[in-house]
Amino acid sequence: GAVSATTEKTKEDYQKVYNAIAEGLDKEGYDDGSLAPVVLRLAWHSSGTYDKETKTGGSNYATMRFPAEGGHGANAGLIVARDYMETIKKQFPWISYGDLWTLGGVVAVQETGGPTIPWRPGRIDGFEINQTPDGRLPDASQGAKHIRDIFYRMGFNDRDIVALSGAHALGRGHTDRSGYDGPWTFSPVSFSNSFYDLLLNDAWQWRKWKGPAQYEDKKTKSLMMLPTDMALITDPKFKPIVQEYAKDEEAFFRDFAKAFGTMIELGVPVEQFKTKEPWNMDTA
Ligand code: CCH
Repeated sequence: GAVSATTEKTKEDYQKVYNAIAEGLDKEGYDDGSLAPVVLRLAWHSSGTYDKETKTGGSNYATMRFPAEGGHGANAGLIVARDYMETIKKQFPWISYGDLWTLGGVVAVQETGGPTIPWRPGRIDGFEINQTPDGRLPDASQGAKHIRDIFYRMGFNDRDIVALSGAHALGRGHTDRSGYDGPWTFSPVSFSNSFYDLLLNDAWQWRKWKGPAQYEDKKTKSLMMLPTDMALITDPKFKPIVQEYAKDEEAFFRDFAKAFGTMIELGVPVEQFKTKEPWNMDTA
């Protein structure tokens, strides 16, 4: 009868989606050979619009699908990740976009060697009316006060901010997306605490170029830091946390997993989740 269409999906069903996302991440000739960084950035930008006062934004409705939010300056280039996710959606049409994109973030972290991120399904596809106004995501040209304003609005604290920023171990800036250029680390497809180590222990100088103000490492001139990254060591409250994570990768992994697991649930009413406790998905 009508049973098959409404059968509840199990953890195994979602594990199949996880595996399919993982399988296609390696892409020769694209950036550093993997879609993982841009897929992680999609999960973060789809969640980081949350405002705890109005309880708007967050990952629930996947509103970046719509032209207005998809066109926000901060989301430039994320079409690459959304297009990749569309190929997964074709294989598993029953999954919501919010679940798919946040699961993508989990896959990106775990498959590049990062910690296990708690995740559970339950997000629903929203409508254009659920889109958030432009300006909710951080502006890389600014400093510590701006980062605090943005992340406190989501409900995070200073420790969460520093932990989440360690995601810049992965990926790079693109001149045709944000305008910034280059990777933060020498291993941009491997999740590690090296962002903190380089930020703290390399010598950094302003890059002399026509693009937006960014730092380059004095020694190789091949790495970059954003003004917001540098604020993590010029701010007296952020800096000791950077020092801790530079020394202790385990502490970073633990705190990142918790903060990122929280971030990808922002904006989702708790009664919508299909399980009481988040799951640990198996690394492929
Ligand atoms: Fe980020 N990020 N991010 N970021 N980000 C960029 C790229 C990545 C800021 C600005 C930028 C987080 C926090 C911040 C990733 C994950 C996270 C770029 C370059 C800018 C600019 C985009 C481009 O040109 O393609 C700012 C500002 C903040 C906070 O203040 C957080 C939090 C996360 C995840 C937890 C990842 C991954 C990338 C690499 C994307 C890629 O395509 O390689």
